[in-house]
Amino acid sequence: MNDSLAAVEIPQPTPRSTRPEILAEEIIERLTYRIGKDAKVAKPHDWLTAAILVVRDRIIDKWMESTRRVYKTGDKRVYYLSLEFLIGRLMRDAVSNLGVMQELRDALSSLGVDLHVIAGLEPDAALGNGGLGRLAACFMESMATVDIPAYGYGIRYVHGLFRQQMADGWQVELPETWLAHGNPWEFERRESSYEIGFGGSVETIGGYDEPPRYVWKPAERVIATAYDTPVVGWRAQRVNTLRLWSAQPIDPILLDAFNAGDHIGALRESNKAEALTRVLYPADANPAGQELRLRQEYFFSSASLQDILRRHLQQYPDFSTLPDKVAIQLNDTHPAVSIAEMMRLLTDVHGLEFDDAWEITRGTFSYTNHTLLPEALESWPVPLFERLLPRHMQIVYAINAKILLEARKAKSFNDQQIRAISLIDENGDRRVRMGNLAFIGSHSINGVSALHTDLMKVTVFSDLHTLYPERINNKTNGITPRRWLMQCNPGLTSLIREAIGDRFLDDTEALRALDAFAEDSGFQEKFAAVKHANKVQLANLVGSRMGVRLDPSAMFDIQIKRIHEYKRQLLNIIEAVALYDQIRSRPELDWVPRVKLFAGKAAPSYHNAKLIIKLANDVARVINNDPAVRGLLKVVFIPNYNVSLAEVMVPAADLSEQISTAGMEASGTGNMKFALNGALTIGTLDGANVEMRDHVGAENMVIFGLTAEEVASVRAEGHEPRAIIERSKELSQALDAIASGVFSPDDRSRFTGLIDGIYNHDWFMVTADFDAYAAAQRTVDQIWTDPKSWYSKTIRNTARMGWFSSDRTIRQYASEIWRA
Ligand code: HBZ
Repeated sequence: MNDSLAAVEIPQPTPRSTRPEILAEEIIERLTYRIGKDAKVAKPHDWLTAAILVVRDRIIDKWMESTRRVYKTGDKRVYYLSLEFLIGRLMRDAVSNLGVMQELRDALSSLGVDLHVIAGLEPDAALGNGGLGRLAACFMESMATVDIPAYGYGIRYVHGLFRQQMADGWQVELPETWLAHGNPWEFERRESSYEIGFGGSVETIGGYDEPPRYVWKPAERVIATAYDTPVVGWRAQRVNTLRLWSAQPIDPILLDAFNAGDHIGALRESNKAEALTRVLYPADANPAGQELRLRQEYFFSSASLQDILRRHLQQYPDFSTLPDKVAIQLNDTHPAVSIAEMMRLLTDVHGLEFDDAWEITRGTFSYTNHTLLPEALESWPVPLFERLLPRHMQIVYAINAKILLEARKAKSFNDQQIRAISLIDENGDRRVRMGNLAFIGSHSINGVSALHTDLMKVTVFSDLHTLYPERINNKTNGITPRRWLMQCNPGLTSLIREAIGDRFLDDTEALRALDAFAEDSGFQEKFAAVKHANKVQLANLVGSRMGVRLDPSAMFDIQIKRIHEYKRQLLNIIEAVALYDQIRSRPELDWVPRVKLFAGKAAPSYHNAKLIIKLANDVARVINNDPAVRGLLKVVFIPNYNVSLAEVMVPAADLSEQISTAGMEASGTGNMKFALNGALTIGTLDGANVEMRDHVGAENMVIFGLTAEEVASVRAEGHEPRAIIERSKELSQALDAIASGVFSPDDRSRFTGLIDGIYNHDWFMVTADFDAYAAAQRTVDQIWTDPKSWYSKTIRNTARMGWFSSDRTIRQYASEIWRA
C-alpha cells in the first residue's frame, strides 16, 4: 500500500457491492475495458483474470482500511523476512476469506462460466521449496486473520520451483512460468525502489580526534522494485501485504555500446541485474553454495530493511523506538545478513554509535531455525563474503570481537567454546556462519516443535545457549485451517458444521466438540462417505493424468513431501516390496487392499533422492502389472507435487506416512494437514508428531521405531545394519530383490549403490526401524478391517487437531517474541 495515503484525509470510495448481479456486471466491464475482449470471444483465462480483478477491488477497500488503521494506532509492525513463500493458488483463498464464494459462483454462472473450471487455471505461486516456504504462506494468512499488522518480504522470482516431469521414471526438471499470463494479484510499486550495492571498497573517514566513519563504495549497483500482493485474513478482518522484490538494472541499456554496434554487450548489465531474481534455488534443507544465492539473500535483505527504516522515519523522529515499533522475524538464516545490513544502515547511513545500533538491532530481530541437518547450516567462504560485501565483513568482525570478549570475560568461555560460538568457522577454509550471526543478533531464537527446540539446545547451538540461556524458545508450527480444511475439504467442513455448528470456523479448537461423535455410527458413516468422495476425486485425477485406475475403496496410504533420505521414502518403498513378496507367497490370507501414493520433488543435484523417485516408479510398474497381486497393492508416484496437488491428496488420505528418522524432521506440517482431514498417522516420534500424539492420544496414532535419543545412542555405539538385515528375512529379501535388479531388468545394477549404502552405514536407520515399521503397518491393516474402530480414531484426529492451527502459532509469536 502507498503509505503516504494515510497522512491526509481524502474522501473514500464507497465499498463495492458483492451482489451477484453487480459482480457479473463488473466482470463484463473488466473483460471489456481492462482485458480488451468481447465476452463472445473471451478465453477461460480472460474470464479468470476478469474475475480476479473484480475480487481484487473488494480486497482493496479492506487493504486500505488496514493500512490506515496501523498509522492511526501506532501499533507495532511485524516483518516476516523469507526467501520463500510457497503460496499456491490465491483465488479460492481470497474469495473464501472474503466470504463471497457463492456470490461469485452465481455471478459467473449467470455468464455461462464455471468458477471451479476457471479457478483450476490459476497457476500455483510456487516461490518456495517445501515446509519452510509453505509455513511462511500459512503465517501470512494467519497474521492477517488474527489482526496483526504484518508485511511479508521476499523475492519475486520469475521462475518458481521447477515443474517435475517423469521421463521413463526419472525426474526431469522444466522451468515453471507462473507469470506467463500476467499476475492480476500484484501491484508494481515503482515509487518503492531502492539501490542495492555489491563489491567495491570501504573508505575510512576521520579517525584522529573523532571516531572514524566508514563509507562503502560499491562497484556494482542494482535497483530493487517492490511488487505488492494483498493477503486476506479470514472474514477479511484485515488485509496485509506481501512485498516481493524484483531486480532491475540502473541503466536498462548501455546506449554507447549499442550505438557502437555491441548489441549484446549493451544489455549485459541489464541481464546480470535481472538474473538476480530470475529463479528460485531448488535446494531444500541442503545448501545452495553459489555466489548468486548470497547475492539474492543480500539483495532482498537490504531492500526490505531500507523500506522498513524509511517507513519508521515517516512516523517517528529516530530509531530509538525501533524495537518498540518494529519486529523482524528471520525465516531461517537466508535473510541473516540483515543483521549486518541493519548495523551498516544505522551506523554508516544514519550516524548511530555502534553500541546503540547493536542494542536496537538485537531488540528488533528474532530468528527461526528450521533444521538441524549439519549440511543445511548456511556458511559462506570469507573471501566470497568479503569480496561481495566488504563493509558487512568488517561489521561481522566487529560484532564477533564484541561477543567473544564478552563470552571470555563474563562467562569465562574456554578456547573450544569460543571457537564454537565464533561468527567465523576456522576449521578448514574460513567461513562466515550465518546461524551464529542470526543467533547473536537476535533477542529470540525459536525452534518449530518441542523436540526440535530441545535438540537445538544440546546440538548446534549448545554453546550459544550456555552464553544466552534465555534466548531459545519453542513455537510449534501450525497450518491454516482455512486452506487446509475449509477450502480443500468442503465436504468435511459441511459435515462438521451440521454436527457441531459454526464456531470452529473462527476457533479451530472448537473442533473438540466432534469427539462426542467419534463412536456415533450415523456420523461415522457420513464421515466415511465424505472420505470416499474425496478419494474418488483423487482417483479421477490419477486416472486422467496418469492413466492408472485406482479403487477408491482400497486404503489410500500417502507420503507426500520433498524427497530426502531422512524423510525415508525408501523405508516405505522397501516395505511395499516386502508386502508384495508376502501377498504372492501367502495368497490365501486376507490382505487389505492398499494404494501407496507418493509425490514430491528432489533437489536437481541430489543424486540419491532422484534415484529414490526412479525406484518408486520401477517398483510401481512391476507391482501394478503383476496379476498375482490381484489389485491388492498398487504403487503410484504422482508427478509434479505442488500445493494444488496437496489440496486434492490431503483430503483423500486414509493413512498419513510421517516416518522420518527420529531427531531429523524439525516439525513437519503435512502431518498436521492429514490428521486434521481425518487420516490415521503412521509415524515416528519425530518433530511435531510427538505433540500430535499428546493432543490426539497415543491410541489414535500408530507410532513405531527408535526415539531420537535411541537413534543418537545407536549411532554413538556403532550401528550395524548388516547384522540387523541378516536377522530379518523380510528385509533381506526385499533389499536383495531391489539390489539384484528385479525391478530394473533393463539395468540390474541401477540400485546396488543405493542398497549398498543401507548395508554399509545406513545413517538414516532404515534397517533399525524396518521390522517395527512393517509390524506397525499390519497394525494399521487390523484397525482398517474394523471400520468402527478406524473411524472412531480418524474422527478423533479431526476433533483434536485444532491446536495445530497457525493462528495459535502466530498468537504465540505475537505475545512471546514480537510483543505485538
Ligand atoms: O521447515 C522445514 C523442515 O524440514 C520441516 O520439518 C518444518 O516443518 C518446516 C517448517 O518449519 N525446512 C525446510 O523446508 N527447509 C529448510 O530447512 C532449509 C534449510 C536450509 C536451506 C534450505 C532449506 O538452505
